[in-house]
Amino acid sequence: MRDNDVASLLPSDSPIQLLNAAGEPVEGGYELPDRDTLVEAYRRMVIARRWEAQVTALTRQGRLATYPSAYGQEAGEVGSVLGLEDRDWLFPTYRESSALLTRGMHPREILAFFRGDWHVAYDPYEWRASSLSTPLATQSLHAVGFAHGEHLQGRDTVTLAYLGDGSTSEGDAHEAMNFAATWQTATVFFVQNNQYAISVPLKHQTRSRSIADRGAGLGMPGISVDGNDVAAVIAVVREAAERARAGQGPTLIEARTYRLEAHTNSDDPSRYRESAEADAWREQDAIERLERYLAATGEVPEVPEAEEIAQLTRDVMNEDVTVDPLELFEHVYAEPRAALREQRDALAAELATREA
Ligand SMILES: Cc1ncc(C[n+]2csc(CCOP(=O)(O)OP(=O)(O)O)c2C)c(N)n1
Repeated sequence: MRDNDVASLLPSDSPIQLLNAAGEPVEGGYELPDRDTLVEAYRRMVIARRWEAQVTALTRQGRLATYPSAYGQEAGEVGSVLGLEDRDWLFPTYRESSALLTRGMHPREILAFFRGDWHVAYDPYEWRASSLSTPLATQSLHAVGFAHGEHLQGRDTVTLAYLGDGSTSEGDAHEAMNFAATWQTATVFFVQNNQYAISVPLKHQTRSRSIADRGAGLGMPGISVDGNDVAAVIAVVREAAERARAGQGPTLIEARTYRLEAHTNSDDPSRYRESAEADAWREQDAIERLERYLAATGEVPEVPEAEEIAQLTRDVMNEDVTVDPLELFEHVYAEPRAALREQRDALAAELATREA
C-alpha cells in the first residue's frame, strides 16, 4: 500500500510497459498477465478493431448520424474492461463503444445512440455501464458518486470513469478527482490520452509534464502507462481496482495512445496534423505487438467472431426502425414538469397534423 507522501504518488518517468512495440517482454514493475488473459485480450482487440472499421464504414453509408472511432485505441478499450471484475461499473464517454462490446453488449444496443434511435438503448444495470456521455467529464462525477453510494450500501463495487485528455481540463474532472481522493472512493480514472481533443493537441491543453502527475496534487497515485500495451493496461487497471476495492481510494491512470482516425466522421484531421505522425504511432500498434508475443511463445488464435460481429452489425444497422418521437419526453422525470408536458403536447399536435 502506498502512503500519501507526494513522491510515492507520482508516475514513473516513462509510461509503464510490459511488452514493447516488438512484442518482447520488458521489465515494467508489474507481472505480465497469464497467457489465457493475453489470448482473450488479443481476441477482444481483433474483434474491436474489426468492429470500429465496420461502424465507420456504416457511418459513411449514412446508416449512423455520427461516430467517434476508437480505432487504434483497442488496448485501452479492452484492457480497461478486462482489468475489472464483471460486477464493476463502467462510466464511458462517447468513444467507448469497443469497451461496451467487450463487456458483451449487442451492437444494436450500443449503436442505437449513434443512429439517433434512442439515447441509451441498453439497461445500465444489466451491463454495469452508465450511458455513453457526450457532455465531457460529467461521467467522472457520476462514477465518484456511484462508488460512494455503493460504499454506503456496504458493497465494494469499483467504478471506472473513462476520460479523454482534453476532458481533463474540465472543471467536472477536477471536482470528481478531488472528491474521490478526499472521500477515498473506489474509483479508477482512466484517461485515454490520444493526444488530441478534436484539433487541439495536448500541449495547448496543459503545462503539466503529464496528466498522471496531477494525481499527486490531489492525494492519489498517478500511473502513466503505455496505452498501446494491453498487458500493461490490464496490469495497472487490476492493481488500481484491487486498491480501490480494499478501501485504499482512487487512482488516476493516464494511458498514452493515439487516435488514428478522425475525431468523428465530421472531422478532417489532415487540417491540423501530419499523416507522418499517425504513421509513427502505427509502429506502436497494440494488436501487432501482442500477436508477435503470442507467436513467439505459442499459438496465435484465429478470431472468426470478428467477421461474425461485423456481419451482425451490418445486419442490425440496415434494419429499418420505427421510433416514436414522443418517447423523447419519457424517462426524464418521474413526474414530468409542466414545461415538458407543454412541449410534449405541442409535438404531439404537430405530429397529428402531419399524419392527417
Ligand atoms: C462540456 C462539453 N464541452 C465541449 C464539448 C464539445 N466536444 C466534444 S468532443 C470534444 C473533444 C474532447 O477531447 P478529449 O477529451 O481529448 O476526448 P477524445 O474525443 O479525444 O476521445 C469537445 C470539445 C462537449 N461535448 N462537452
